[in-house]
Amino acid sequence: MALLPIIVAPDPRLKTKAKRVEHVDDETRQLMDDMLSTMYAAPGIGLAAPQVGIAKRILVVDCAKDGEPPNPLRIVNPEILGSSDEVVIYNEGCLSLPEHYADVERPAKIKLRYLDHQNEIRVLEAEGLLSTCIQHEMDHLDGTLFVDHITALKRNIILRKLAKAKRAKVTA
Ligand code: GNR
Ligand code: NI
Repeated sequence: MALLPIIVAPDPRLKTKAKRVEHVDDETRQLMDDMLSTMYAAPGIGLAAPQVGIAKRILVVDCAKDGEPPNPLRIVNPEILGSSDEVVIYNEGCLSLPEHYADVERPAKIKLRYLDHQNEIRVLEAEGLLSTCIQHEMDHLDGTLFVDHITALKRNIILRKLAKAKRAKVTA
């Protein structure tokens, strides 16, 4: 198990469209295990490969509630087969936008097709926090962050603060 450094915005690697995985092999499985370790350590409920500098369509999530057994999902090449007209708003956070939160509206339910860690095609219907989290992670695969769903004013406030924090780090 290895903990991977999580990239914080602003960073061009968070704005890049990730490439499909041809075949889920041992290297992909190792990456997904390292991503899960990194996600649990952060702690977070999801992590997409671009957040650790890997431009591939790979994500992991675990939306089990406190006290429930862990429920790690390893998802490769996800495709939305359908989404509900009904929407929900969650106050979202992101490990790449640390300490910033905003309300984001998304479809309440999604139907997803993906490859699992055995390279098998799977279909999953998700609702609640899991649905929101998978959509948030899929956005990362297309170079989109939750701040891209809010007003430009709120987005710029958050991104400017993060850019300033980075400059302070370099100078320190
Ligand atoms: O840990 C996370 N929490 C979260 C809360 C609401 C909606 C989405 C998320 S995902 C986030 C981890 C992360 O940045 N994944 O990309
Ligand atoms: Ni995120």
